[in-house]
Amino acid sequence: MSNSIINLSRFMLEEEKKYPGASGDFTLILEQIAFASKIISREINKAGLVNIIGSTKSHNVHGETQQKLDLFCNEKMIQALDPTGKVCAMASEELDEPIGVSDKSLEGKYVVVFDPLDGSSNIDVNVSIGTIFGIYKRLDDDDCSKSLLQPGKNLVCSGYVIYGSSTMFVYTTGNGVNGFTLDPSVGEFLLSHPNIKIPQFGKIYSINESNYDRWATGIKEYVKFMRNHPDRQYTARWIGSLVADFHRNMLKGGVFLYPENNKNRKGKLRLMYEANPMAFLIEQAGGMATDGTSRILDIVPKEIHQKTPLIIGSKYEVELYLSYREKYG
Ligand code: AHM
Ligand code: MG
Repeated sequence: MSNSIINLSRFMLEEEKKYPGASGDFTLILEQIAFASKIISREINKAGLVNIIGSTKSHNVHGETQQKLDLFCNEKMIQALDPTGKVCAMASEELDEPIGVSDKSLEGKYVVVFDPLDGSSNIDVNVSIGTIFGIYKRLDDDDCSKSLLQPGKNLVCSGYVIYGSSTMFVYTTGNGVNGFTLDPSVGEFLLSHPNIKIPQFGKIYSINESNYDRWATGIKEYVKFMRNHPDRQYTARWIGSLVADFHRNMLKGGVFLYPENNKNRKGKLRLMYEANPMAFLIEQAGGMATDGTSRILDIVPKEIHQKTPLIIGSKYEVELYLSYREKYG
């Protein structure tokens, strides 16, 4: 590629050319996710204005019922993906049951999992939030009911969109991680963070310490050690939006932890559309992701909405966590 500005579409097309047999189906799916994320970004940016401009109470200017933003985002993702005809099933944090599994008319070769708006408790206070997605190939001879329950190591693509001080689209197809920043003046994602690599160690740990009394000894001892690390002055950062905490740590180095506690035995985060996509990204960036015993991407899922403890980030901090759990339980 030349030195000129590279937008997401061009980048994806260049990537597609590396696979001579590629049909373009996959690129179309990604394009559509990016398109949905632009609509979502636009909507989020005016979230605080909803009650000021036009759309009063529960109706918008078109007379439609005003939806909660996370439901709106869910709908935008489905509306973007469904017409492609390339997706035979979709699962979302906002849907009790997957879409498409029982609809035999859907013929696509791929399945998509997503959290349309993660960290949604932060919307009202103008704090960064995100969309997370993962794409799998449909399994051979599957009516689509099994294809959604593949382990993360089968992902062909995952990524997130962060709606922050700017909007960024970050994704991997197993060939490194690349980040694109939305230029609102042209409405395009432009390559701004090529080949992202997480530092092997960092200075940040991100954990909700209000759970301290509910943690196992190994987690308490780990956090105590991080507070008084002999070689580095660690600092704690907790936004409460996985995408934002993850994004910062991937760029700066460090670790994000949502471990199990005696109230939430599996932690809080969902394996299929939160932990797995992020685990694929972090490994591609040179980091690690574990639930405390297993590699996240090796976990064989039993159901779409299952939770998992998630410890994800730089190699040093994740390996240290594993050693503390082994030593102290
Ligand atoms: P959500 O999917 O309902 O938005 O919840 C997931 C979010 C993550 O983004 C974040 O890391 C976590 O919940 C914060 O949890 P807590 O409020 O326990 O700190
Ligand atoms: Mg979520």
